[in-house]
Amino acid sequence: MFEDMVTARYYEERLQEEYLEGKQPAFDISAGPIPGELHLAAGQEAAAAGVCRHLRDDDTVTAPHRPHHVAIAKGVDLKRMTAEIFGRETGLCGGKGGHMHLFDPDAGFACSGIIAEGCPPAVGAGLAASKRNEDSVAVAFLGEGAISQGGFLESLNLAAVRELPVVFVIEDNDWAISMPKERVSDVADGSRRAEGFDMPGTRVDSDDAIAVSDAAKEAIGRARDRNGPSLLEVQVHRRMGHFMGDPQTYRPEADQEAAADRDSIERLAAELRRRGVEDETLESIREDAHERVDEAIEWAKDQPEPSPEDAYEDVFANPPSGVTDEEPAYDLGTDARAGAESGGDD
Ligand SMILES: Cc1ncc(C[n+]2csc(CCOP(=O)(O)OP(=O)(O)O)c2C)c(N)n1
Ligand SMILES: [Mg+2]
Repeated sequence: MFEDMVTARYYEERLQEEYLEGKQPAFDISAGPIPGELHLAAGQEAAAAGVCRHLRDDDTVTAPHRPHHVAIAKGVDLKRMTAEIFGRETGLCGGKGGHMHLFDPDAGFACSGIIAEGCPPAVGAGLAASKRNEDSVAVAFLGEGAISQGGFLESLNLAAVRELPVVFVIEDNDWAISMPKERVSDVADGSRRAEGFDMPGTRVDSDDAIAVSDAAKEAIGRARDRNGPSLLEVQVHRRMGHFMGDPQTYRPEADQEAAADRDSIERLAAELRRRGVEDETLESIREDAHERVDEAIEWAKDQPEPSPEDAYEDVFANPPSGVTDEEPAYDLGTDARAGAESGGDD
């Protein structure tokens, strides 16, 4: 867990540096080697590390728009993930997905910029495992801002009635962009959503990786033993803005300071020292992690960009006519197209 957590933290520190290149002094979101938004998860590493340590390669994980710590803990290839973030051809999605749309079938990992979007596919993976009689499980990560989304609630329901091997993990960082959680839900403890679906719900009140791991072990074990889904909420802390460049004018300074003061990595390091792990061991884990991250970033920056001629490749499942030379796999029909073009509701 410590290795995953220090890797994720340093990875994002390095991404930050790269991201800011060319974007200042006036923040230009389209400039620099990583154009577009970048959502960092510093302060949330314990949730990912504590959960994913109980997963196997054949288990599925879906994550939201703040995905790097989860991807790293699930074992996504660091080089190909970084190439994707830099928009390079050898990236996980050929450089066309970017940091919110990482997809790695080898590691069983996907994420999406649409909040709570990962819940239905995780239920799908759980359903597939159950129909195939396999003991793999699926885990869907989401933020506390997504706990009233229909996709999440419907997923809880389907997973419950079909007793699917799915664990839903809410990362509660108190904020949904600029919206404090008390303004979007009357339920302070998101794991109580489980009660309405008659499934076990647990909240880990701190970003203590060991406490997360204990709770996750139980939930994942329950899923693997075919005893149905669970909901787990973990209190984490957003050390950064919602996205890079967010001035956080909405956020009280005391809240920012509180998040900065609580460091789950230092907390775990202290516990490991208490249990007899030498400082040198922790330092060498950090050094190795930094080396791997630096190597991945240097490798990614050397990769070619996708060629403009291939811009539409791998983008459409059913390319509209005119976009590629290929015939559409099926025809939507001229009426449907005309309706869409005229703003009709087809
Ligand atoms: C369905 C949907 N609605 C709105 C948005 C815009 N949006 C992006 S992130 C976000 C807030 C998410 O908050 P939370 O789920 O708590 O995750 P966090 O950013 O705190 O990690 C919103 C509303 C979106 N991406 N998808
Ligand atoms: Mg949040």
